[in-house]
Amino acid sequence: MKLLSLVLGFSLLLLPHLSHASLQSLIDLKSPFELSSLPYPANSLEPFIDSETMLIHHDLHHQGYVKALNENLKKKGVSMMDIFNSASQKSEKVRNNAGGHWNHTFFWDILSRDESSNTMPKSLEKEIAETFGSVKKFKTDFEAKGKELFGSGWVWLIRNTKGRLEITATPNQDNPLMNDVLVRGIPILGADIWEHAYYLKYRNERVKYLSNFWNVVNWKRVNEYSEESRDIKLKQ
Ligand code: MN3
Repeated sequence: MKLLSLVLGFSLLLLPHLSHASLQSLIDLKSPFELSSLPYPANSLEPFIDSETMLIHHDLHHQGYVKALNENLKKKGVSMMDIFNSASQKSEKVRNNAGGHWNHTFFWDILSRDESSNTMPKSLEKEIAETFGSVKKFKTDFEAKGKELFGSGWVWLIRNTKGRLEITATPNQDNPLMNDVLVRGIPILGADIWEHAYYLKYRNERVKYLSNFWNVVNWKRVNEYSEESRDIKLKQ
């Protein structure tokens, strides 16, 4: 496994960096799609998310979604949002792998162990407290949503189509941008609830993984996304 980590770690150096990540730029990503490198070293979320999990998750799982998406989509210049706006008419392979690519690109970006990013900005704190009762209640509700999700999927904090913050979950690699999900909205925070995201370290303890997840949330970025999400409109 040490050798695998070394090989994967080296391959990271060769990948393009996703610069100036804004929500809009993630939504506008166009085919053929590329895997960007992690925005931080794979070991930087330790001890909450271990290095080996990060390397396998990014270099194998995420890369797999990108490869399969390009193989199944074939067309050039198709944006993520084009796919999500007609997700209900897409093949399972395109839908799942497009979701897989977008969700992971988004996920790497809202994680950090940088102390200045781990503190929730006041404006976001205020809106979360007003919406959910308190930040503590929000976290409890978010964790509960992850706990009750049967099988693999994602838990999200979104700005819904009414402009309000809301917690929602999607199965598989679906996300709230897709045209046929139960609750649509703009993701501003997401937690990967697939076993590959936590099994090496947490085994079957999904709840423990989720309660530790708060230690690595890049609230500064989530706050930027929260502000930006007010101006992004989903096509009906
Ligand atoms: Mn994953």
